[in-house]
Amino acid sequence: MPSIMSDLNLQEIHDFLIAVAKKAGEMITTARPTTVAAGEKKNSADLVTETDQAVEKMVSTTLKEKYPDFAFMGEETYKPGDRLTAAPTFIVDPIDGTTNFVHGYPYVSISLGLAVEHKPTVGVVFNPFTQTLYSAIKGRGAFLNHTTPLPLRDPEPLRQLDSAVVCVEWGSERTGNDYKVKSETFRKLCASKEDGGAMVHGLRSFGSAALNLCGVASGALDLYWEGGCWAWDVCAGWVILTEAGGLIVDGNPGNWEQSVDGRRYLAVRKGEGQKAMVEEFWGWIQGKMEVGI
Ligand code: LIP
Repeated sequence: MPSIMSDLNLQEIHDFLIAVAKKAGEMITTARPTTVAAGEKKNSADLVTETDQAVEKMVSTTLKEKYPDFAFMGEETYKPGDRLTAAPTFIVDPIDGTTNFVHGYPYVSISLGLAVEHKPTVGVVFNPFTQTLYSAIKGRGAFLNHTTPLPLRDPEPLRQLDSAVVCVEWGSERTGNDYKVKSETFRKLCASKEDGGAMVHGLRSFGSAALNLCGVASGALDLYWEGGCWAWDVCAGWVILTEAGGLIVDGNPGNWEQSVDGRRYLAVRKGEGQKAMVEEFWGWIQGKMEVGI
């Protein structure tokens, strides 16, 4: 029996997603960010704008018209309890980096992914402010602006964390166990060896999970550790990262097979020594995140 995958024209889907991302980009760059009432959002740092909602509406309508049989999961229309199924599913974040969008910090992306049988299969991440496009199809490589293969430079072996740049995000959850695990881990990663730390070269945050994953795919960031974001933040970037030779595993120690909706992630760039780097990083995590369990 043929698999669902062999019936899909992934190149056509990829090209269509790029066209949709460009259209969304025009909406984003010409909009004035207007935040909307908190609604389902958890606190004053969990922002949503009218543009997030309008872009998701445009994206879901356009995709439904062209691919009426595919499922859709989007940040702005997700309802607690919605589950990713094996069906081809578009997984969409209309604006990844909403806080940046509101503040005029130009690291904002549209993240359009397709998962098939739960596996991230096509990914398009587009920053309309810098006109930077990352895209990938499973098994066919990852590219910057259509033609430049990722990573952007020959990957050096991954040595130890004391020579790494690590990407992290505070996220909008500012209390509880996971906030403690994150903040204590950040402190340990940065601290000098005399103070019992890993002494990484530095911590970075783009404020968009999708762009963070593309940063690791590009080879400029060595790792990205996150807990609390969602499938729509990572699905598209996941394909780009793995097609660029990167590895993505659980953000809690021990699980090498994380699912796209697992909500805790550790991504490592292409390079010899990936697995040792994952194990070293897991050893610095101060506790266990509860999100996704
Ligand atoms: C945001 C992310 C960010 C993450 C936040 C949030 P939004 O997405 O991409 O990196 O740390 O928790 O999910 O809300 O801008 O789409």
